[in-house]
Amino acid sequence: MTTFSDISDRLGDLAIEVPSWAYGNSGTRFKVFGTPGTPRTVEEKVADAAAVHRFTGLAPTVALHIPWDVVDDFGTLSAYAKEQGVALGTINSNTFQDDDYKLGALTHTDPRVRQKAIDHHLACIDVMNRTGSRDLKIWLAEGTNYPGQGDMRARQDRLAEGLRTIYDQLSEDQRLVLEYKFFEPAFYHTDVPDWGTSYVHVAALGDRAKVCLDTGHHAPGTNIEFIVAQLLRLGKLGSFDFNSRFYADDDLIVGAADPFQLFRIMVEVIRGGGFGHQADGTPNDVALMLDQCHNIEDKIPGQIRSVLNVQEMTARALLLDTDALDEARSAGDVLLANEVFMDAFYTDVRRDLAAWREERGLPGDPMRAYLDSGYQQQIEADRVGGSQAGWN
Ligand code: LRH
Ligand code: MN
Ligand code: MN
Repeated sequence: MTTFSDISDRLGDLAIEVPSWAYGNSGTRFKVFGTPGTPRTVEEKVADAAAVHRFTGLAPTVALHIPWDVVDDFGTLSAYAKEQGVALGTINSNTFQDDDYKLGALTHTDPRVRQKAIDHHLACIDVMNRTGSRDLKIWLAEGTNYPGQGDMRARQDRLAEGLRTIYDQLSEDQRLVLEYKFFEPAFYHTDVPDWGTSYVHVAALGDRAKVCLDTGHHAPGTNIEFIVAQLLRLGKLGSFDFNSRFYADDDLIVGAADPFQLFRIMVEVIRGGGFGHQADGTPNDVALMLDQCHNIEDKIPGQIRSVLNVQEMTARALLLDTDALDEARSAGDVLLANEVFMDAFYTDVRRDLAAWREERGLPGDPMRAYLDSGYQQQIEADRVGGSQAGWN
């Protein structure tokens, strides 16, 4: 039997990176609702991310998206983040909002467009050098809409070449993580549609290239925890973009649609050695990030709820009695194995987590503490005309 006190130290290893774009206004292609208090500047996004960390102790880093988060001096932004109590994390590139990229960026037939996309990534590496970020995250909106439109195979070759040029510019302590997505904005074929394709590319690049798994980027019914197990087995799971989905790339609060799936994912992360520290103290290299938008709810409490959901499911996953599970599996006892698994999932850890937070000087109920803090009222009064996610 594993008890809460057995896992309390390991829980302290949990760190979740929050995305700057979660704090901006967002919506669907039908309507973007403005939310009072929305940040007007990158600094205000960082300040809001820092608030999430102050109330939860769970979100020490914030990811940036370039060019959404461009500032004059990233060194100054880094120093500002530090003053606020957080650090700048993953740098996300963006080759999906420029007319030149309509038919592809790294895969485009025109060498001028390919070079432009490469140069953008090199500029992102310059940003990383200023911010001290470890990861360059690449998601490519590339593909075709109609059979016959493009030479799918030649596009893979051009992609491999572009990624190689970018990867070679990273320093020894930087990584490239390649995110896949099975559809959208291209609908007939996507150049990096699945973990296998991402794996093929990162395996060819080298040790510091890994796969990024965005939980919203799979067909309904996909067994995501199997992908987690496989990538960890291959040493190629670099990071997660966590969110929840009912239909497609919904980007809703992680753990909201299917907390059991989040639990199953965290079980495999822990099982595969992707959580916490290795025996010699080196941190494991699976980065847990959120990739979410808060379209109808307030953004900061939306983010607080998200990191708490990850913490709750991580605690339950750590509680899994792996000895009992191994025994049941070895004995071929299907129902007992399932029962042991479900016991961990059904364990209500909320009171224990509240006490755990209080022991560490954090509010037992971060959601309530945030609402009572006056921060929301303050930003609503101070900030007028906040910007849409990504569009400053
Ligand atoms: C693409 C994606 C990718 C982008 C982000 C804004 O759907 O998941 O990670 O960078 O959304
Ligand atoms: Mn993503
Ligand atoms: Mn997405």
